[in-house]
Amino acid sequence: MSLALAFAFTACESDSDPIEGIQGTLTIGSNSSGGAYYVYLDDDADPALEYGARVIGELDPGQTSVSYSLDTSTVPAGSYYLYAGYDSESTTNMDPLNPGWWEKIGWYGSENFEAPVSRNVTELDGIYDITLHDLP
Ligand SMILES: [Ca+2]
Ligand SMILES: [Ca+2]
Repeated sequence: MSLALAFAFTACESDSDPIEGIQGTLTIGSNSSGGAYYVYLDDDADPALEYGARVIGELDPGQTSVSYSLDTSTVPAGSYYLYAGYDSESTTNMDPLNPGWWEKIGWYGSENFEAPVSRNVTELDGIYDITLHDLP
């Protein structure tokens, strides 16, 4: 009896909230050299100042998209920007804090390289796909 109840409770819990943290697909576009990608959940638009959560990963040459996941378990509730950078030379992950070194950037909720007008991510568990755009 207690085993059956425990199983039912677990099944119910996973049905109601199957996603832990933020995850999604980054569409990088052209990428001849590989490089690094960075994803930030951040309450301002500057990675050099503090951020809520970050993930760093590497791309293979020619790889045009990648799945990412961001652990938000220690991030306080609030509203955030969610953005991703691509740095073509940074296979050693040298400059994640300096968008001046990035070749591309993408923001959840923006159609171009500019930040959305306000912080637009408040649900910290879910699927967020981001398309990156060339920086001018
Ligand atoms: Ca920041
Ligand atoms: Ca660069």
